Amino acid sequence: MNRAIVSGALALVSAAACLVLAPAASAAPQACVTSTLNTGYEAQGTITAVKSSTSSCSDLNLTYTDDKSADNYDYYAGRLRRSSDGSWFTCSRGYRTDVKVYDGNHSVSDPFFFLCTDVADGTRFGVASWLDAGDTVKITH
Ligand SMILES: [Ca+2]
Ligand SMILES: [Ca+2]
Repeated sequence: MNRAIVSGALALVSAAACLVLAPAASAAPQACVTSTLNTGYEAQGTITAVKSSTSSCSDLNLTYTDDKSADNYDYYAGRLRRSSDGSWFTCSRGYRTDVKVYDGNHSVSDPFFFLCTDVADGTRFGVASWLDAGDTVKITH
C-alpha cells in the first residue's frame, strides 16, 4: 500500500536582489562644465559665458583665479545679466573682502567660492574683481 507522501514544497527563498544605488551627488564636479573668463573692475569683464543647460550644477563656482596685478590676489563677485532688459547686477553674495583670494585653483566644493547660487539655465554671467580688472578666472557651472 502506497502512502501518499506529501512532501512539503521547498520554498526557495531567493536572495532579494538588493541593488543599492548610490545617491546621485547633487553637484558632482565631473558633471559641471568650466568656462574661462576675464574680470572687469567691479563689473563683468569682456569675456562672459552662459550658464550651462545640460550640467547638473546650479551654482557658479570660482575654481581658478589669476590676478594680473603684483598682488596676485583680489576679491571676486559673480555678475548676472537680466534677460528682460539686458542689465547686469552683482549676485547677492557680493564681494567678500574678508579673505584674500590668491592665485591658483580653488575647490569646487568650497562654499566660499560659490559666487552665485541657483542660476537659471541660459543666464549670461561674468565675474567682477574688486581691486583691479583683467584677471583670468574659471567658473565651473
Ligand atoms: Ca597672478
Ligand atoms: Ca585683479
